[in-house]
Amino acid sequence: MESVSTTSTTTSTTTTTTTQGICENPQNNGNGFCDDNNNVPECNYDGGDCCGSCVNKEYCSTCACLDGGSSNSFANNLNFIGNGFCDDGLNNAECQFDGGDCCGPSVNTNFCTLCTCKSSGW
Ligand SMILES: [Ca+2]
Ligand SMILES: [Ca+2]
Repeated sequence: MESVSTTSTTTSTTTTTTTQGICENPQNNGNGFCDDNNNVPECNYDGGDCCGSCVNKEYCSTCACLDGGSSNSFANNLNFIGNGFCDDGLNNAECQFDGGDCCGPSVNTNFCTLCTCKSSGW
């Protein structure tokens, strides 16, 4: 009798899932809203959204400026306040509700998605 020996090889693949080194929501970088989960080096510290004198804190809890204060974000561009275009990221109390750009009879919505009039004082 001939004996047949069968060798089976099992290959196990280990998949490690890590978020380190990955920017999970790059679409939120520099959108004018401080996002804690984007406030990491991989995301360029949320594009600077968490720094400056005019930080929108609606979607963050820590809201810390971690990039050393380099203001490179849309939210910090105070020139956009009261420029006639409604900017969601500037539409908060810290930013004087975008200077009233999101309120009134003729709101320019080219640069906003929410475009909510939040202040009745304008
Ligand atoms: Ca952001
Ligand atoms: Ca504006």
